[in-house]
Amino acid sequence: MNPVYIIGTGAMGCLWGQYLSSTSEIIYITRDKHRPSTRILCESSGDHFTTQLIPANVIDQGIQRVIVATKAFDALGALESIRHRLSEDADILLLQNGMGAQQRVASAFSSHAVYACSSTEGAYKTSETSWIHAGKGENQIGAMTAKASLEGLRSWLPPSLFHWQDDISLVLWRKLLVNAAINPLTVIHQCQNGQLLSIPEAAQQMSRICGELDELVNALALPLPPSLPMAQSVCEKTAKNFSSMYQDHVHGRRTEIEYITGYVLQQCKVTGVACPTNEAVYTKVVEAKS
Ligand code: KPL
Repeated sequence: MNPVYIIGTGAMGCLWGQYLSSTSEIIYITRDKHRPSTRILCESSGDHFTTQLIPANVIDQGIQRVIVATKAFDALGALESIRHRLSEDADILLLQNGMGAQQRVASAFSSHAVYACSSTEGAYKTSETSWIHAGKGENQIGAMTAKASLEGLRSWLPPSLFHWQDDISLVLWRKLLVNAAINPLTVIHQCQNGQLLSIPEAAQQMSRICGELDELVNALALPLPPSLPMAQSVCEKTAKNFSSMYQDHVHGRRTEIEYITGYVLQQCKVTGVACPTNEAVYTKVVEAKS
């Protein structure tokens, strides 16, 4: 059985490693760490598995299956660093938030089978080798290139782990709208997702952001429902969560704002849709100090 390589040892990388460890050998590709035997523990369930961490330049065999669990801004570079090791018919599964990274990888690796996943799983790291599964979610997966197919994916990903989507771009758009309405505001107001509904200024900003998002959706003729009710419902369901952007911000890490609001601004420019509120929150997040 071919091993499944995972790039990125963050929470999502650990979650997929745990999911697949009963059916495949898991090998993590790292920037520089080289450890032949590392135990990854899910603290919330007690589940664990043992894996290897290998730097990209030490891999000496063809890679047939790889999951890219990096931040959006690292995905393409990480894959380029292993391009010479990818088998011609390798499967590449992308787990990035937002939009833009998936399209760039699909165009740079168009002769491979590239898949994108939109996930509602909740997980966070507690140490280098342990993590917590905070909320069981769903994983919607679909094709980004012509070679990607449900049959191909089923050959190594158990069907219980995902829902196949014939049009993954619509699913990615829906998540993008929700993230654009929630994530920047949690950084600006320094709050949990649920609090955005009770802070009057945040609630007004969300409503204006969503008005602009809906105009963009109309201009692009995307068959998607109004974004405000979707975002409000996610705020209610994830009321106690701190968004991924808030967590990146408070820990002094680079945020994915360019791949969320930044992508919205790009699309508004192309379609001529005015988006002053999205522009304002983009600037505030980019300039915010943790
Ligand atoms: O996806 C999320 C994120 O934090 O990035 C939401 C839906 C906002 C949940 O926290």
